[in-house]
Amino acid sequence: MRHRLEVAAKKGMLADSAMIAHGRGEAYDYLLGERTIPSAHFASQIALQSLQQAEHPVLSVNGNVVALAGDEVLQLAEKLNCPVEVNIFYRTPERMHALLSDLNERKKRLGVEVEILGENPDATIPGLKGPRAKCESRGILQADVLLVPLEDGDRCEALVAMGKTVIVIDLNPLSRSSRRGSITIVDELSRCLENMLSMPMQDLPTSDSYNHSQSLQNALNEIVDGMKYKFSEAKD
Ligand code: PTJ
Repeated sequence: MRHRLEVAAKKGMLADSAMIAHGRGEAYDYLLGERTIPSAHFASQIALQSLQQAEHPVLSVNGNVVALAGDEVLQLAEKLNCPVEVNIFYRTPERMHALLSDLNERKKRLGVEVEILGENPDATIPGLKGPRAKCESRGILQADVLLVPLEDGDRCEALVAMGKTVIVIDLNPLSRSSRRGSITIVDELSRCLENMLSMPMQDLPTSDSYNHSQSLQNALNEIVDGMKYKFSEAKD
C-alpha cells in the first residue's frame, strides 16, 4: 500500500498530506488486528444494499482512494452500474488531470464500462467554500446515495446536510466523518472494497437493521480489546 502511494505521489496524484492520512489509517488498522471486524462486514452489506437500491448512486474518489484502490472502485462502479466522480479536497488542475488519466488507464486495462466524472464541475456543494466545493450536477449534486472513502469531516457534514445517504469508509471510528456519516464502515479501504465486490447482491440486510452508534461503538470496543494483549503471556 505504501508503494502504491509512492508511485501515485510521483505521478502528482496525491495531496501533500496524503501520507499523514495513510499513517493514521495504518495505526488504527494495526489496533483492529488488520482484519475486517464483524460490525464492519455488516456495515458493508448495508452499504452495498443502499447503493444498489439508490436512484443515483455515486462513488466519490480522492487521491488516496485512486492510488490505493482505483481498480476496486471501478469494478464496484461496474457492479452497481453507477458513475465514479473524482472529488478532491486539495483541488488543482494538475492533480485532477493526473487522477482522471490514471482512472482512464485503469478502465482500459480492466475493460470496464464506467463513467468517470469530475473534469467539468458545474455545481457546488452548499456550505463549503473554495475549490473543494466543486462537483458535477450529474454526479455528486444529484446523488441520493454516495460512497465517500477517507472523506474530510467538513465535506461529509455538508453532504449529509444536503439530505444524502453518505457511506463513509474510515479506519478511525472517532473521526468526524465516521461519526457524521449515515453508514460508516470501519475497515481498510481496499479490504472493504474487495469484500463488497465478492458479496452477492441478493438477500443483503436493509438499513433499518443498521445501528450507526452501535456499529461505531463495536469498532471502538474491538480496538480497546485489542489493547488488552499481554506481552508476558505471549510467546510469539
Ligand atoms: O485527495 P484529497 O485532496 O481529497 O485529500 C485526501 C486526504 C485523505 C489527504 C484528505 O481527505 C485528508 O486529509 O483526510 P483526513 O482528514 O486525514 O482523513 C483521512 C481518514 O482516513 C483518517 O481518519 C484515516 O484514519 C483514514 N484512513 C487512512 N487510510 C485509510 C483510512 N481509512 C480506511 N482505509 C485506509 N487505507
